[in-house]
Amino acid sequence: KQVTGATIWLTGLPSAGKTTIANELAATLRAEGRTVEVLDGDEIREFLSAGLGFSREDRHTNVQRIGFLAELLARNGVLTLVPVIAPYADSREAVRKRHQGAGTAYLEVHVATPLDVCSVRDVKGLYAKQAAGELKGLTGVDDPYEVPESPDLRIESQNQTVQESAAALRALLTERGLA
Ligand code: GGZ
Repeated sequence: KQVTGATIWLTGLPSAGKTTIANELAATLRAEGRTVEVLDGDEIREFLSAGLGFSREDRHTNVQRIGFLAELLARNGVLTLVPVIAPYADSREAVRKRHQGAGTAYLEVHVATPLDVCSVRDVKGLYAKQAAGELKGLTGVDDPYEVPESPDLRIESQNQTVQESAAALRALLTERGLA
């Protein structure tokens, strides 16, 4: 019998902790023998989405490509974690619909770290660059981030450890019969 795959999309601002939480959960699940893939936005942009920028249209295209790939993997039993900003609600909705149409499990997780915390973390130095006028169109600062209205889970990463955030997500997977 085929194991149940799923796509778990972690949406949120830059430096919210999406990738860190995804990698932590991936390690736990792999240790249990699950097949897990992490589709990181940063990496996908180097190859699958090479040439795309950060306009609304390009971000939408990027998210649809990743959604296509994630659904393909998830349909074939892979637990597919997607730490990608996906700032537009309609882009996220299209990905959800693709999964629904294929009968593939899909969860939306909002990594809801507040902007002031993200901009202090500033893992890649993007907030500093934006403040210095070296970068325009940074999500959450001078580019939109449409907050998910009813995600399957909201993670307040600023109030807990990475392990606690990953465990909360793990608990949701168990509750939904996915892990
Ligand atoms: C947002 C940007 C921008 C702007 C570069 N806005 O943490 P990172 O730095 O290394 O990874 C982020 C990545 C975001 O790509 P996504 O594919 O997740 O975004 S989207 O869903 O909107 O397509 C970030 C970096 O690209 N980056 N410039 N202006 N993030």
